Amino acid sequence: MSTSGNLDSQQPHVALIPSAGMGHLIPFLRLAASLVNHHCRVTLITTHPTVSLAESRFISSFLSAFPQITEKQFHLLPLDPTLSNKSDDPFFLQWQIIRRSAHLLSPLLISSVSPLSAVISDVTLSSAITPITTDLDLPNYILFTSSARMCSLFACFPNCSVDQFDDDIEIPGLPTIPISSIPPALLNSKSLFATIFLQNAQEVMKSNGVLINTFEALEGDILHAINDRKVLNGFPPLYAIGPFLPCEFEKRDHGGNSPLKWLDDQPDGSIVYVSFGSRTALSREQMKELGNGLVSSGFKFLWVVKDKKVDKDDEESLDNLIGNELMERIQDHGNLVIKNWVDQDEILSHKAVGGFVGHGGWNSLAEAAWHGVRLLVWPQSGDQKMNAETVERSGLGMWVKSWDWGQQVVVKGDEIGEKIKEMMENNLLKSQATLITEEARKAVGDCGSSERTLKGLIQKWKINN
Ligand code: UDP
Ligand code: G50
Repeated sequence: MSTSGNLDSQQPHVALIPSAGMGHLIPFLRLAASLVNHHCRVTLITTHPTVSLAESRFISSFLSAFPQITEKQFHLLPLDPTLSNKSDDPFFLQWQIIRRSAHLLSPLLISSVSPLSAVISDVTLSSAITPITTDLDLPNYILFTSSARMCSLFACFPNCSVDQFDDDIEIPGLPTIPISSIPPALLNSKSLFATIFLQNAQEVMKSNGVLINTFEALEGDILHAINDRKVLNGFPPLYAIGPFLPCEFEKRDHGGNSPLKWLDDQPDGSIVYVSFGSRTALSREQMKELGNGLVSSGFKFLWVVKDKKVDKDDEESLDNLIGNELMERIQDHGNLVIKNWVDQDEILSHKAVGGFVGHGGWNSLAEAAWHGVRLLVWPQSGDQKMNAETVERSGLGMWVKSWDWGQQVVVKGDEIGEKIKEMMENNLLKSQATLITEEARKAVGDCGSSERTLKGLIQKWKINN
């Protein structure tokens, strides 16, 4: 016991600054939980207001589960009217609002109960936060909330002139990035997304390191290429500390309506889980084709339907969304369709789930890797094709390049059904998924690559205390 005082004084204190959207908030909260488990003191900067109810609910249940974590409320500036015509994506607009409010962070970072050892902020905010941490003389780390493959594009982006986008991108030592896989918003250099992305990619060079939710067995070659400075000389060290583990606080009370009850009655490995993440709505037409495709695949499924980008607007009934006739056919076959937020971790960990049809959001893919569930990835936008490529290379899943981006083509139900069948019946994918889950568990186990990397970082923060 006499050493505990010593230990405490060495306890690193880390401030976390997440960005908008569940795909950005969830990895931060999981990282925060992991840092607490590794005996760090954590301050969480929470933005007010949030875009979605899902975000504010998650923050509340997180803070209740971790009373030892200090919350610092970051009240954002109001939306500047000149901004609203720069993007129709409420999450991209919020990134910009947070960035423009960044000067308000200094007092929150100074008035901490104990001095900070490090600040970790979301990559979408990095160029706005780096000047603040530099002024305060605080070590600055970035959490890259996508794949290492996407990170390789991020690293070399300032050196690719937009004209070069007529061609595929060659990165030394890494597989070519086809122009068709580049996030569409980056192809328009004037878009809000491209402007911020470029600024972030330029400024990231000034940070002390980049943390990423991936692991050796999934993206080792890319991680090594970046860390060996093959992609960009001067890119900060990239620390692979994934996969981030889903936590208890994420569990919801479904009021007796949990899909788990339904899953419990299904044979092992028989169910296709279908979800396009927290902020992707398919067109009505595409939704119907997907429903038809799912029925025609011959496999039973659990389909989480999303109608709007932001949950507050997601009010249409399921019958209206997919039509009574299709809904009846779906239910006649004993399938389950839901519209609410689900506990994806609970679903992916259920033994009845054999495959996952998803949009390629990085968190979902990392969760599928963690649980060893094979994938049919159907990229809709952003970094999702880059992520799908990584999944295909690892053998965890497949994707259909001709389906292109969502909203551009309507993929017919028959074709969707065939591909779902192909994914579910592919034994190679199944065995590779089993190998990957084993590797994922090793990575975060006692002597695993991700665990050692995280411990090394924490040690560094202790020394600099
Ligand atoms: N998620 C969930 N339940 C839902 C929808 C999403 O738990 O009903 C979680 C999912 O497990 C993942 C995150 O929300 O952790 C979504 O992030 P991802 O990167 O997959 O996609 P995004 O929503 O950012 O497009
Ligand atoms: C969300 C999204 C589209 C998208 C990405 C998202 C990424 C992540 C990397 O996270 O590619 C990223 C780095 C810097 C930046 C924005 C995003 O400014 O909807 O492509």
